[in-house]
Amino acid sequence: MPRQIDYSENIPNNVDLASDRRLRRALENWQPRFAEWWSEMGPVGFQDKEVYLRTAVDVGQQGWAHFSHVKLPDYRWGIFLSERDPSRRIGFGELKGQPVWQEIPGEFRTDLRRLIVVQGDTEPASVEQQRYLGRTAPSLYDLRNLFQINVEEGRHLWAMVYLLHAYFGRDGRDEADALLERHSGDPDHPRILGAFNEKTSDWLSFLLFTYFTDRDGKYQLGALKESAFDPLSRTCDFMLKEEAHHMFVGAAGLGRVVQRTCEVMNQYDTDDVRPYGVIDLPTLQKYINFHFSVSLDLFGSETSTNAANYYSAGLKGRFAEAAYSDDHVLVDHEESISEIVDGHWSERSRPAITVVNEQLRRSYIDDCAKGMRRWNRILDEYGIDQQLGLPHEAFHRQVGIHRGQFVTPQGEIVNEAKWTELLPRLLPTEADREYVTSLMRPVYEPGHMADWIAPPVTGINTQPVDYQYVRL
Ligand code: BYC
Repeated sequence: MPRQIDYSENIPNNVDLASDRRLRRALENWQPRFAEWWSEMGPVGFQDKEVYLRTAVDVGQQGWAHFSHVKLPDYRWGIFLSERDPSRRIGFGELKGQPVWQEIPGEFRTDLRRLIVVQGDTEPASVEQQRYLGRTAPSLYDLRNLFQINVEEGRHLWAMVYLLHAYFGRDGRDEADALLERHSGDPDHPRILGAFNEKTSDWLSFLLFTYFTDRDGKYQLGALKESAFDPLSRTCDFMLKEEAHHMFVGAAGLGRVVQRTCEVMNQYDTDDVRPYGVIDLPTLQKYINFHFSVSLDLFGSETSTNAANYYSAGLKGRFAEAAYSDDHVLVDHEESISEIVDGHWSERSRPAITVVNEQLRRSYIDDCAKGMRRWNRILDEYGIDQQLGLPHEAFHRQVGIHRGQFVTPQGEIVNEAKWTELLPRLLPTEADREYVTSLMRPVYEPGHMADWIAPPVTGINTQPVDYQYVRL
């Protein structure tokens, strides 16, 4: 398996596509459909502009990417898998210890296809959600980051489409076509998971999406990287490498928003910063509440027989599976989860194998909390005596055991009337969204920033912040 990626091919790859004519032709058939989807559903405008993009050239640890100005449609989307470890064995479930699979055992086809389709569906969905954001970018630096994320989500779609074509025959090809036929928010053909049908129409939402929703991607890909199906594992391993930048955009971006708000709060000695054109802390908190809660839904139900079946079959593990100190089979274990019983919080013991979604969600929540601490440090540095926080995990949930319950961000159980009364203080209102939208005006001069966001500390790939990241 070559680490180096072959760019002389029509479809850049390191899976030796040249030697498999049927597969290559099938993918070459799909390629123009992808191009059509990109032009119809991808970023609006800017398609003829040169953008300073990172392209993968190698899947090894060092120097895996190179940067250059590329027009978006000319980006070289391709198929890159991490190197194969011939000694790799299944790390969990009933088949723990056996060699991993290079082909799919018949009995697991349907479940694996489902997992790959769900993963694949989110990638183009996010590009569709973000397609208008270029019109209101707060700087060229941010505009470039948006497009970097968009092209890489496109590549992650290619990654899943490769698996569907290479391992699932006719069904796989049909699923690959369907990935371009569902669209985010389409009432007749929506994307599969809830969060991917929400609007990402302003940059504050975008930054929170990359912080919270891309981080779900990190945890789901991490869990699929543990898979006994080795090509899926290796695909996810390489996707995770690209994903890190997406979460950086969110974490650093939100930090810049908080910093700018603090500057204005101090300058005018007020919490009421809207007259000065920046985002007030209560609005920021409401946006956090929204994006965190819809992203929690992406982990599925707290107790899930689907997840138990995936785990016992070795199809999908937990994030950093080896770091768990249990037996990685989980049949004789119990795990406690918090539930509301008769209007009160109660700890219930459940078979551990049924709560792996919840375990994954807990790792995710711990990771999300790190960013909050970082943003709160900025508030501290500016001497501002307020803090941002993650809402309670049962707050505003549409999936799982907390669906339909009324739980405040502090974890207090309330009745529906109280909930309705509190809501405008907990989630963004129409007026909040209108205010945030009113701030979204494009700034396309190199090095300049919109008023509501501080400049980044450094540029991309050692370039200065005022570099011409997009040649307009
Ligand atoms: N919305 O047993 P349950 C990313 C369905 S993000 C709508 O609780 P399970 C990215 C579920 O499908 C990562 N439906 O759930 C980020 C099931 O339906 P069926 C994406 C939902 O199966 C940013 C039923 O409810 N990757 O990469 O244990 C930008 C019962 O479900 C939702 C993955 O998700 C929902 N939120 O777990 C770009 C990994 N939740 O089968 C990219 C692959 C559940 O009864 N997917 N349902 O018809 C999975 O591992 C699992 O499908 C889930 C659900 C974790 C999503």
